[in-house]
Amino acid sequence: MELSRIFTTFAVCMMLSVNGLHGAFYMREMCDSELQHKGERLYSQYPKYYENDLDCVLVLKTVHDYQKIFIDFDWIDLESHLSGCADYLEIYDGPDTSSPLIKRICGSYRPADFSSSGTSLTLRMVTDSSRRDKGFSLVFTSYHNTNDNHRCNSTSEFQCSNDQCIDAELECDKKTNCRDSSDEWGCPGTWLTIWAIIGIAIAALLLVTCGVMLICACCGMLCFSCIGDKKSSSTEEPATQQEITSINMTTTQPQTVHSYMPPPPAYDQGTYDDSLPPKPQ
Ligand SMILES: [Ca+2]
Ligand SMILES: [Ca+2]
Repeated sequence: MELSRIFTTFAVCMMLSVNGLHGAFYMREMCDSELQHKGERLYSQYPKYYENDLDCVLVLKTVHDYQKIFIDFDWIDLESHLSGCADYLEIYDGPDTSSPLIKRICGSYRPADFSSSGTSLTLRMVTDSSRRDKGFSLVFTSYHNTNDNHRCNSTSEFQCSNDQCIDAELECDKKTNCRDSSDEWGCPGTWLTIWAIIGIAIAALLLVTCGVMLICACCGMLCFSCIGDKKSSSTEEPATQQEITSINMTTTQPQTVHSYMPPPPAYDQGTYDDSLPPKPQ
């Protein structure tokens, strides 16, 4: 999830560098006023560096009274020292600076995202008389959850994967409006999609390369096998003419088979006694 947020932030920054700063608000131009909106990017000022001795208050309001405000920072750059914040942004959970203070922000460490408890948030930016930095960039969004007795309107709202409901026009507008960034997933032309396409192309190229290497290996083995058979047959010596003649005679004139018959035993006639036995008395 955090990885997807990093990629989305990277994609948003890259798109801003390509498309410019269109479709954004600037807090310095709206000091002491209210901004009621479905969701947009808000910069501290234009151009690059904020002014000294600034004390600017802006109230953000939801479009509907059943909504809340979600804020997601892109980056911050407000002067800070070890002793504390020299320039800072304060955020109050309510319609003015007497509301509970949620947090005071300075330095360059990107704050975690957060939501209001009601329909408004108050921003107050204060700077001292020396050193100007770049300020901040954030995206604010009017939203409600599906479990807040208001289901997402399928025609006018987009339902995030975490059950947040935001205005349908905020889908694929190159700003992170859902807490889980799901409103910018798979959008055409985003860097997420481009990286996905590049990844698929690299995987396909690897598969093709492996297939070609496998085919080449099989062909090589087959060639080596054929060459080996040819060499073995060529190393046998040819038979001489005499051997050929002998072979032919052997095959055309079958040999007579003589079976061995042992001679009969010699009959000794000298020892033969053919007299009759004596007559009994
Ligand atoms: Ca300063
Ligand atoms: Ca969006």
